[in-house]
Amino acid sequence: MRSGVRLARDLTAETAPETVEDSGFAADVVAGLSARQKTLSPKYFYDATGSDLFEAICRTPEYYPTRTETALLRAIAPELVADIPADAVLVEFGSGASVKTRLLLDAAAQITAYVPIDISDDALRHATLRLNRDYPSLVVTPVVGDFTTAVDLPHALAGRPVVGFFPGSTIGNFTPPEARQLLKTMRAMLGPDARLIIGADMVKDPATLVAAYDDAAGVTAEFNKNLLRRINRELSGTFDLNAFDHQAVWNLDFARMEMHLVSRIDQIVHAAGHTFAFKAGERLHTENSHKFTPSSFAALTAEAGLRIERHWISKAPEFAVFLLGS
Ligand code: AVJ
Repeated sequence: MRSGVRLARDLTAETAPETVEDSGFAADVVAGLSARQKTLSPKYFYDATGSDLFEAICRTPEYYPTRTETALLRAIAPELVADIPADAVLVEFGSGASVKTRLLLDAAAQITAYVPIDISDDALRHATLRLNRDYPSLVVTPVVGDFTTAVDLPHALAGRPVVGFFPGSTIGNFTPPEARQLLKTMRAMLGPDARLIIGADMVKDPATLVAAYDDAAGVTAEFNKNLLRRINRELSGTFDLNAFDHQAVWNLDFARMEMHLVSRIDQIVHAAGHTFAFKAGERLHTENSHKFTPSSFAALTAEAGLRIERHWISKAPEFAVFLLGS
């Protein structure tokens, strides 16, 4: 990784933001499709089409997390930012279009720099341009990359108070051991005395959960299958999207929603120079979305050396925002 990070002011159409890591997409696809239980990482959902499809999911009536979290953040923003010191740096993990960020920025004039980290170069580029337009005095320093990898914060921001922001229940995509490791990485990256604001979706009745991941208009199904389209396009894949069904299931034992793509038939698929056989009914596991209770979340953060300073939970369908300190 290069250590000098480009400031947003210099970010124009022909200069790419900092890239932290190559995707490893081909290697991950080959490994994932070769495993006994076929699996792909949900981080690969978010190419330009996938990011658009996720935005469309957020507009479906069934997918409550985004609108619930947004309303909660708007309501609690003054309390949430009350203790943030002057000249603070906001670091966001998986920033996408940086929409929720604005709720914090609007409430906290003391945040004067923003470091959005995202895997989608396009999303980051657009978000940075819009933020520069709407918050002219905010220093925006975008970093393209997988936020699970520790990134050095820009040297120009060293010594300033840091606030991490990880909304959207993205933490739910990680198994508990992975989430614990991720929280430790974030804690190390943000430094001592940092705060960390995390949005997390709560356990609730399975019908509400399943509907949220299997909307009637089929947007989530499209989002799930877009992973196959992306393999076709980028890795010379031969997936027939009509030969797979989208499936969303509540896994009670692990307190998580799971998405799968179920092969309708016995079939052979080529991708990344390899050949993969699917049996009829065989499942390709594409995502876990863990759901939490206040105590399961507290146990997770405690294991990472973080304590919950405060938390807020919306009315049903319950979504929570946690303010953590180290
Ligand atoms: C963006 C990871 C929080 O798990 O709810 C939406 C992604 N998957 N519908 C989630 C998603 C299916 C979403 N996160």
